Amino acid sequence: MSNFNIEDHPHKRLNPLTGDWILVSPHRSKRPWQGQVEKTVSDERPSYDPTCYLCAGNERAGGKYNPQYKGTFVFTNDFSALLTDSPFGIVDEGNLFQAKSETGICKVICFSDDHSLTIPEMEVEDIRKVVDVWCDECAELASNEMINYVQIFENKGAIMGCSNPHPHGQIWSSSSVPTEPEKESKTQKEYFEKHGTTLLGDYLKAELLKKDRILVENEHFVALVPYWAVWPFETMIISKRAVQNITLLTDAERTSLADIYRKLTIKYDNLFEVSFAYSAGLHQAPTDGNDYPEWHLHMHFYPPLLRSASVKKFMVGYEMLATPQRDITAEQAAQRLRDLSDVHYKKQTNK
Ligand code: H2U
Ligand code: ZN
Repeated sequence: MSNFNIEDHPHKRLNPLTGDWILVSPHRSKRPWQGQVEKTVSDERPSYDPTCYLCAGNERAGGKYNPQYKGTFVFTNDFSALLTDSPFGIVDEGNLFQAKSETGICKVICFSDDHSLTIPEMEVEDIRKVVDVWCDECAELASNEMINYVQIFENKGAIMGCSNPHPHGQIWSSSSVPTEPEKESKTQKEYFEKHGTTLLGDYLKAELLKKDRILVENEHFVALVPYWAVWPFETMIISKRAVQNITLLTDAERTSLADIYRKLTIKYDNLFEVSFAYSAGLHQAPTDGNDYPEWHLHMHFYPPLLRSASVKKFMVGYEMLATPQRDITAEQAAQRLRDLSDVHYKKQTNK
């Protein structure tokens, strides 16, 4: 029997941020890429859609009207999952029946007044305005005693359950730290206590030397396919400086975040020449007033597409019941994304 080779043989990889293992089966995708690129129907949209609940001046589902905004616009979610004034309570009927009340504030952020745009089609200076809104909202929410975690995210594409193509994201903030950041809090703390450096700082240093999984780098951020990626084209944006919280980014770092968000999503759109769907979001330290030197700001991107604009990966069967699994390796995915043009396909002159 030949020696174990991570490029050929089935193996498990550890996600040090969650402590979970994932299964990689590279032998199933050894063949060179042959999947045809199916073009989907054009997603051209008007700059203003009179039926869109996020366009300027239009009525929302709750009966409120959006102002005639330009650029970004933030409002409290009309159907907030968390409420500020819900009563406090605990259910403790032994170990098997536990419940706790939860409070919070949910907001929707329109990234642009232009209904036709998406992040990869926006200019850096306009995405910078989105980053500024994230920072301002985060600072305001963090100053609220009730709020101990601020989750900033973007759901893009109908395939991800996004209700509206108007460029927008959300912020859900809560009185307790949700499950995923809670796991990352624990692993980062353990790492920091042992090594005196942040887990992602050390990881990023090692990745920058290896270069296999790096996609885009600018002065302050790196976009890469993590070693432990589960989704076929899963990526992360990691800050070069170990920043605990988005509000601590410098002026130059905010612009760099806007720049890399754009560059990464251009590569995504260019992969199948389609507006690439994903769920993305920032992970940062809790906002309970404590210091979290172990926390290292980053952004996760979880896109569902696999082989073409219409072939989606399903996390079902073994993955739902046992362990998430992938065929195409993180390195192969990185190579494919890295090789794509930095110019959005709609703006390429030969198209
Ligand atoms: P998506 O980002 O997944 O499409 O969700 C859009 C959010 O917008 C969703 O949480 C809110 C929904 O509650 N919404 C409003 O607040 N007002 C509306 O008029 C419609 C949708
Ligand atoms: Zn719109």
